[in-house]
Formats: sequence, structure tokens, C-alpha cells
Amino acid sequence: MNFVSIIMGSKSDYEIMKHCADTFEKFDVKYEIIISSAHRSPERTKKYIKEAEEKGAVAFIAAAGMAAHLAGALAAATTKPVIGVPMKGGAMDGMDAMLSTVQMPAGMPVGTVALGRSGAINAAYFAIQILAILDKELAVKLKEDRIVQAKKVETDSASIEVIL
Ligand code: RP5
Repeated sequence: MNFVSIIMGSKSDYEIMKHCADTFEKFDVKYEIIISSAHRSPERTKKYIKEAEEKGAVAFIAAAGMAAHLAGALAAATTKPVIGVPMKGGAMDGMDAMLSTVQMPAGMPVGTVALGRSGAINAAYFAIQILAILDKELAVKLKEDRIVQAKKVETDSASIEVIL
């Protein structure tokens, strides 16, 4: 069973990461979502990654804030693609998490997305694009979604536009 695994460092990340899960629902893609921390529960995190890989996780999404080491810890424990979502909050309102997530040493990649809701949604899109390489039905859904997005720009514009 192929699925994508979402891991959050804290329940406080869920409000944002719910958007990630919702995106998988929208595309009918299987996912797991759990809370496990690189710092507060390192053994649980390690155990979960191993079990998820055995069950068929094809990619991991890691969301963490502040000294955000979760995505890096995942990258160290798996050779599957890891997508990092930096969370806002803390003294630097996410800049700390963004740098912690993105600044990985060579050979240990974490594909880092934007802070906040857009990043949470794009993490799911990115994982879906990975799955769609070998899944034609999913590839079609992604193309249809682009058409829907383009149409929305037009309808939104039509509702307010002034053109001379
Ligand atoms: C990180 O610390 C979590 O991912 C969260 O974004 C941040 C704060 O966690 P809480 O103190 O709200 O549990 O590990």
C-alpha cells in the first residue's frame, strides 16, 4: 500500500498541517498523520519511520517550528524523499524554523516549502507530484486541478475587474 506520511513536532502544528491532510483528501491519496518530535520523542520518531517504510510510505512530510530538526532527523533515517514544512511561531516567527529546515548538508536533502498554510498545501502537492510520476490517473487529476486554478483566477477577476 503506497501512502505519504505526515509527521508534526507538536499538536500546535496541526491547525496548519490540517491543510496538508485536506489536500491529500482532495486528491484521494492515502496518508498517515502523527505527532512525533525529533527532540521530545526521538525514539518514537525513529520507530515510526521504520514502521512506515515497511508499510509502504513513499515520501515523508515533516512539519516543525523553532529549532526545527524533525525533517533533518527524518532525512537521516530514510532514503525516501523528505519534504520539510517550517512552522511559524517562536521568537523569530518561523525564520528560525525555515533556516533549520532548509540548511541541510550535501547528500541529505530536505525539499523545503514555504512557511504556513501555503507550505502545508504545497508539501502535499509536491508528494502527489512524486506519486503521479508512476500513476497516470493522479497525473490527470493534477492537470485538471491546474485548469480549475486558472479558471478561478478568471472568475475572481471578473467579479472585481475594471478594464478600460
Ligand atoms: C516544535 O516546537 C514543534 O514543531 C512546534 O512547532 C514548536 C512548539 O511546540 P509546542 O511548544 O507548541 O508544543 O518542536
